[in-house]
Amino acid sequence: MSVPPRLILATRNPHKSAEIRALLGDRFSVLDVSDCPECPHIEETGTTFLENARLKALGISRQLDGWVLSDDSGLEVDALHGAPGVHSSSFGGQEGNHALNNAALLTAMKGQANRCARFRCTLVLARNGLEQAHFSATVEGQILDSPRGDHGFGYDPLFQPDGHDSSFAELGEAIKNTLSHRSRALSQAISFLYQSLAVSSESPPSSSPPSPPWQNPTRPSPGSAPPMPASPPPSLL
Ligand code: ITT
Repeated sequence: MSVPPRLILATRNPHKSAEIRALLGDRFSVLDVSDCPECPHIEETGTTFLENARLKALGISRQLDGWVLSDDSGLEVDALHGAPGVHSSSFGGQEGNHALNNAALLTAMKGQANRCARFRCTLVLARNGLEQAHFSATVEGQILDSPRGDHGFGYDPLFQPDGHDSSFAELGEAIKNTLSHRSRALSQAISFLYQSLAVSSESPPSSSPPSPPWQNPTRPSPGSAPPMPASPPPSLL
């Protein structure tokens, strides 16, 4: 049996890491930068998700051999002109404080009739210090009036995805992972990795999607997500 290829997640967010690990299953040997004390802290100075995802992927890829995957993600609220956006993790004034972030969001949304919002996730794959590809996806929904549910992380208690009557935090990881921004972007990245690594001798199973039109790394790609299946194939969950 062949050894699964190594994939390093350029994230220090344990919730993201857990979601990505669950979606990858055992097809890759997954590490994240919490396993790497010598890895630098990367300042997220970009103004877009893609710029920040690049900073994280390339910063770690210059330090470590093998494939590196970064995730920059956040919430875009229409009534707030796209905020908190790239500032999602510090919207409440303290980096990574989800309670403060949710409180700040509720305050900002007080009296707003338009509750439309989306989560956006941009992933960058890098190797040997060079970007190999990037992928982006969203999930549309509504901002609730008060937090609901105990699962997930971040803004999950305040985000109700379209087509559901429950927040992400009520739906739980298994359902979130069938429709989230992260799972949609990751299904594209996994297809790219399958091709690049030729792991197809054992996987993907026949139910996996045809190769998606992932962005050519030699070409600038459009900011929006390329066409993709409405949800990741069951074989990737
Ligand atoms: P790394 O940079 O180390 O990956 P981070 O949490 O700082 O970790 P980001 O800069 O991409 O990552 O900020 C992501 C923030 O967006 C996160 O802290 C949440 O507030 C929000 N967010 C992203 N995805 C989310 C999800 O699936 N559910 C809830 N909130 C999410």
